Amino acid sequence: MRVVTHRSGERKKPVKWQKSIGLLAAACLFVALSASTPATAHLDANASKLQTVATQSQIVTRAPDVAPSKNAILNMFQWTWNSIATECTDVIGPAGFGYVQVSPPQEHIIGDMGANGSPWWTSYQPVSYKLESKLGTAEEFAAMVNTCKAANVSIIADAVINHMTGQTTPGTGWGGTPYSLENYPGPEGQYTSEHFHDCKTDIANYGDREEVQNCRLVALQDLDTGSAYVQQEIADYLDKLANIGVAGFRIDAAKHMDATELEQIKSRTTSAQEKFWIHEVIGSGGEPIQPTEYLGSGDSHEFNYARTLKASFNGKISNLQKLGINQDLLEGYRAGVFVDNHDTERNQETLSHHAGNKYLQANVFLFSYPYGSPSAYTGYEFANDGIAREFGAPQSPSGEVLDVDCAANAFTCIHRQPEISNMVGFYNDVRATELNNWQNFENGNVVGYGRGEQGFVALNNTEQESKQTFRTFLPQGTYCNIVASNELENCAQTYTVDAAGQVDITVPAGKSVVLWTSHSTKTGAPVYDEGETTVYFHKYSSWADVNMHYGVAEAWTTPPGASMKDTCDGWYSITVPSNGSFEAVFNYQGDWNKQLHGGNYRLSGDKIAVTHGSAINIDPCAASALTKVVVYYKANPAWANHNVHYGYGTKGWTTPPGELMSPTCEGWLRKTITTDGSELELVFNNGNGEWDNPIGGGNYRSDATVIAIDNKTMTFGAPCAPEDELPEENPEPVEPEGLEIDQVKVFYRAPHAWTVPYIHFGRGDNWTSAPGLPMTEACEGWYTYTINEVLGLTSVSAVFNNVGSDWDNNNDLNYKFTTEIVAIENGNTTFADPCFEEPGSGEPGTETPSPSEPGSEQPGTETPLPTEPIPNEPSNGLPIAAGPDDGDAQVLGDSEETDDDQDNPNSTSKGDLADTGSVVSVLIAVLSVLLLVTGVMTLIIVRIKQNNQAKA
Ligand code: LM2
Ligand code: CA
Repeated sequence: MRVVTHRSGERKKPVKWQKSIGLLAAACLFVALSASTPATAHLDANASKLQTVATQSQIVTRAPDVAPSKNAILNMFQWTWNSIATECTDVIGPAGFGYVQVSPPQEHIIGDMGANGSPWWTSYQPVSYKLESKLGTAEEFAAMVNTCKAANVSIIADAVINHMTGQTTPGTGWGGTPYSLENYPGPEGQYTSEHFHDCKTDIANYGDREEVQNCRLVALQDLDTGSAYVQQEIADYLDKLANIGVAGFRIDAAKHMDATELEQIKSRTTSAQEKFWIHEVIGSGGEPIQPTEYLGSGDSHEFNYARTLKASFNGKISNLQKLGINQDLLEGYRAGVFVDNHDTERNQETLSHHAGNKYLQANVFLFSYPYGSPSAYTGYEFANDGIAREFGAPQSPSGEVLDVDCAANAFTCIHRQPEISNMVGFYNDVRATELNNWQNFENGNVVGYGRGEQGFVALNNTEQESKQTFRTFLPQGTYCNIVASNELENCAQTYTVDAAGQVDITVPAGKSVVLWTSHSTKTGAPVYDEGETTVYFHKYSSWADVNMHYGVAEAWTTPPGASMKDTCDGWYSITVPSNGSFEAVFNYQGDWNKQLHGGNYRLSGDKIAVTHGSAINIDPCAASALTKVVVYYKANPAWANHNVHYGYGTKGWTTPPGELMSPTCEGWLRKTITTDGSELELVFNNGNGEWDNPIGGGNYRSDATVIAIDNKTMTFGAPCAPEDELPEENPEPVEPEGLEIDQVKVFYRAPHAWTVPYIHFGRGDNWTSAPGLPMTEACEGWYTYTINEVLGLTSVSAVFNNVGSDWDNNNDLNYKFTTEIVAIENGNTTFADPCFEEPGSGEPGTETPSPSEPGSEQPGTETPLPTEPIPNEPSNGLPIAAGPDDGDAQVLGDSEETDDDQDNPNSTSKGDLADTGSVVSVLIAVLSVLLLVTGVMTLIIVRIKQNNQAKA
């Protein structure tokens, strides 16, 4: 989560979503206008079953060979082809999944981690497009496609087409194909150096579009995807897969390819053109490249959905009610959503199976909340610390991944849990219905909501059971809790819905209850609120206004229907006598709105918001009714500027450093923040790399409307008398004063256990690569290092480490230097040379300034030397000062997720690649210690050099 401060200056404002919707809507309008069926087709007798014209255009990217009623995906990470085939027949098909996403099938490098075998990520280093891999042979792959098809499941292949390997020394691929640097004789995927981008350095600046797309992602040799030859090689590969019967592609690292080039590749394909394409575009607030750009050649993943799930399950799940009306997300019918994937379960950007009940409940939510196309994930167990997260799946001594044995080997088989397997059928049944009857209890961590008149879900994200009476639209009857066990025939847990639609449920601690008419003895008809329904529709920017064409009890309006009224922030509304439940579609001048799965919306309840192709029972105008929160912050005399960096609800975070606060009464700053009423999370900084997080890390959090933070303590109410307050302005940042010294000579006395301390330092935002540089022994117990060229800088800071897991980062604050000489011992900073020997005096070191007076306020005296955080596992929360993290992120070449962290305060992650980078750092650290001990210094230098290259 630490913000990579060196990049923050380059962040740009997020691309305005409205604009993209506009383009999208314009595209659909075009399709609608050019389609042969005129909008008046809605007049026909089947009005209540009408398919809108626009619907036809929205499904072109979907695989044609699976019934559109089954679009749930199961992402099976590192499963062998043979195991997937068996699982399709036994579990996946019967559960109702439409697709399995498989790991990359192409030939890859042979990785070696000694006793730990081969890492999983060899799959992401193609050597050729031969379908020979550790997961199976070409024959086994084809057999899997056919077996799964027979079980009504189609295969989506993970297509790694942005790059080849990251290897600089020659080798032989899994299928026997030789390769060397930028030289891949193929014959499928036959490339030489002319087929790679000219940039040979690693991506460092995610604010630079060219760099992100044309330079190397973690050293992976970047294909020139603009060249006709490369495009055709890739197109041939995708066509080969399509001809085998693959139904779609997950385009790996799509953000690292130009969207237009991807369209060109797609247009060069034949069979693959008809298939479902979904782009892995890791969207991140301030970056120039956004997921919406890729909609021209397929859907995109919506990473913010998964981030919001994590934030909400670690905060309040009541925040999830608004997820589907967050206009910053992709249109739901173009968005792939998931709880986690193989990268995010490792970098902890999202929840993972390690989160236990929260994870299972997040999956229940995934399959019951109307937004996006859901993808569940199943992989294998791993220890999420350091190098262990790189370990490959269970494998033979020669690296073939073993077939899955759910009972015996490390594969989690979590998709067999009822919270996933039994939810797919539920999803398939309810997905065209509205979400209704959302109810919050227990401070927002017990919620209930219905889908249409056939489903109801209760989630308990607390550690106590919770007994509530829920209001539903379910018909009277006895219902099975379909997620209580796999066994649905002799149901383990049942609940009774009464004639009024009420049901008493004791939701077990940390568990979900899901009721579904398909597993019930329903006896009556659903009970709706009588009377009127107010419908809100979020207008596309290309529309001037909105009409609702609707039918109550089969009596339909005449197209275009009734005109809606501009109500708030792009939301148009209309109140109609509904008699409970009715159907509707929305349009403007022949452009008809698209529902996620085609057809009409089925609406019911008092108030309902329709957007992103989903209908959610919320009043969006009340939801956006603005709440003002006044934040006071006690001035830090050492800071020239005070910024508040914040986020709330399902909105993203401000772009670091956030917003400048304005001076108010003596010693205090103030900033008024407008929120949607949900919990506010915030941290503070000086705009220059120094951050203030609460004790223990993370973010300050509050529901209150007036808060004051002083010395890491939050109180409520204003600290200023009203007459002393100054008016709030938009202040200009003050230029901090630069240092007037040329160098800082740092002395450090390490704890006994350290061999040679390393100093990891930053000149301003420019940090060394972790672990930094070794210090030189100065006198007994003291080590020194001189940081040069500091004249004019506004900050020089450092942390220390033992090239292992021990770091001294001054309790997350870093050590800051402003003087020519500084000596640090046990967290104490003094300002004289501890090794200076006065002429004639005895022992070196005796001149160490005398200990501070008892009771004096030496910074850090009370704090024991911190050993945490280690660079890979920084404390949670937001941008913390800890230098190791920054350095770390740099080593990693600034991964995508490192960026994302800035948008997601709850993420403790650094992102897939960043994470990999950190793992690499730890690996380096561990290695270095070992090697130091054995006196083999050369290797360390090599690794450090590598890091420096990665950073460059
Ligand atoms: C992805 N999406 O865009 C994948 O989801 C992600 O898992 C891939 O990274 C990445 N893009 C490239 O396809 C993984 C893994 C990396 C690993 C790469 C290549 O997360 O750690 O990088 O695959 O195998 C590894 C080393 C890295 C090294 C690189 C090249 O971890 O330190 O870079 O290989 O040798 C020097
Ligand atoms: Ca690229």
